[in-house]
Amino acid sequence: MADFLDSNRPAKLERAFLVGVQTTGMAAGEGAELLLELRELVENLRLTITQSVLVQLRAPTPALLLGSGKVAEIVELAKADGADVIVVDEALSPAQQRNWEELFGGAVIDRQEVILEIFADRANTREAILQVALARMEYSLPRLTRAWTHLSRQRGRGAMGGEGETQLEQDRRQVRDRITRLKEELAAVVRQRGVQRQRRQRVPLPTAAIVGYTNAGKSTLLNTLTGAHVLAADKLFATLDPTTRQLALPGNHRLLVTDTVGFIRRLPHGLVEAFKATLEEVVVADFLIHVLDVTNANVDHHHATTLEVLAELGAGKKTIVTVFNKTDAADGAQLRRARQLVPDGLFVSAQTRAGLDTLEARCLELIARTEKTTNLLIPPDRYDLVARLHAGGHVHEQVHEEGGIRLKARVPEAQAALFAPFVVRAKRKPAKK
Ligand SMILES: Nc1nc2c(ncn2[C@@H]2O[C@H](COP(=O)(O)OP(=O)(O)OP(=O)(O)O)[C@@H](O)[C@H]2O)c(=O)[nH]1
Ligand SMILES: [Mg+2]
Repeated sequence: MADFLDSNRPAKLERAFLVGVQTTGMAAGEGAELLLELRELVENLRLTITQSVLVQLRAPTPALLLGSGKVAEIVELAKADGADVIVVDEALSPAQQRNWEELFGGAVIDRQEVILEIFADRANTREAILQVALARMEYSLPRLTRAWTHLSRQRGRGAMGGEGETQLEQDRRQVRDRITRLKEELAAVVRQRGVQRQRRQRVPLPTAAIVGYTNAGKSTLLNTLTGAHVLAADKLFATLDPTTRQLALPGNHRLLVTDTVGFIRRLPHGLVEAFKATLEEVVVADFLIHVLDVTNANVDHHHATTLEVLAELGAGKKTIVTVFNKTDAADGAQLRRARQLVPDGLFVSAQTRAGLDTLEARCLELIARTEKTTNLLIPPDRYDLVARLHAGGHVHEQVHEEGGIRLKARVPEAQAALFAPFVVRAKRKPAKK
């Protein structure tokens, strides 16, 4: 996608200097942990990390976030390292970012921008590209006066370029127009998805969405459960697009399972907004399967982050099956910690299939809750309805009678009205003589 500012490309950014921040509000060690995660994010952009420093922040300053003495020190270190980009883990306001860049004479970005860049790097389908473009535009809008824009190695040409207020105003208008257009296109994607969902579910099947922190093993779980072939890779945000597959369960039950984009701490708000089209699958699901990497030292933060994002999406009240994945690689302490975190969590390995039968059993319980069994007597002129129930795998028992076909079946709630005229009482078993 051609960017709106692609004049003046400087050389590719290659060497990153990382700045972690430990604020007074954080738990001990949290800043260091986040800095490790930032390291992984930056490595996913294939940048070389020259050095990382952790800074204690007591009182944020409006101009630079950190104290000016500290920033001067960092800029000197970064220059000495030959770094061409400084990455700050805390969010920088547009003005703070501009001030840093003036002091450094190069690009300065924050975690949000790193995440946006990774998403941009991974986006392949039209939907993902639109969503990432929208998030980046919204991030850029208040930052058009920056000397540098995005890691996409472009130099801005706003006020710094000396072209004055008019140019800046034009740039802003152009970005706003594009935001409007992108939103319209995404609305069309949402509509299309709704149509597809209806078509796929002529007889609605129960649905579950797999959610969780990036790299937890969501795609691997979908693949193992359903025999799908979604890319599963040891990189952050391998999946941006939702994939839905049917899971056949014992007793002729079926469940549609959707794999979704991973979450991370401090996911840019604009990104969550932009990905609402994709994440709609989460909002409409009957229940959620929350996958956690039990071997990750920060599993508790991952757990909390996912719940926060779900709440932001309006899916905070859904039934959640918590699944601790990668038990094949876990030690006893990790398993105990997980059990404390979510006492009714399930333990599985998507790789070895260990524990997946328990997960399937839990899914069956939840499916049973979403649909209750109904007795129906369907006359011959409406055998199309019988076919529908069969197509959805909703039939438990069936007998031919004089008046038509008698069924014991699960009628999806959305179709209750359609089947209402044919509901009958359960037939009593003939009394034994
Ligand atoms: N040891 C072990 N590794 C696993 C297991 N499940 C997944 N992995 C590995 O974890 C990594 C991430 O797996 P994915 O399935 O891509 O994770 P994801 O949650 O879909 O990640 P994103 O799409 O990036 O959000 C891959 O390298 C998998 O091979 C498991 O049960 N055991
Ligand atoms: Mg994935």
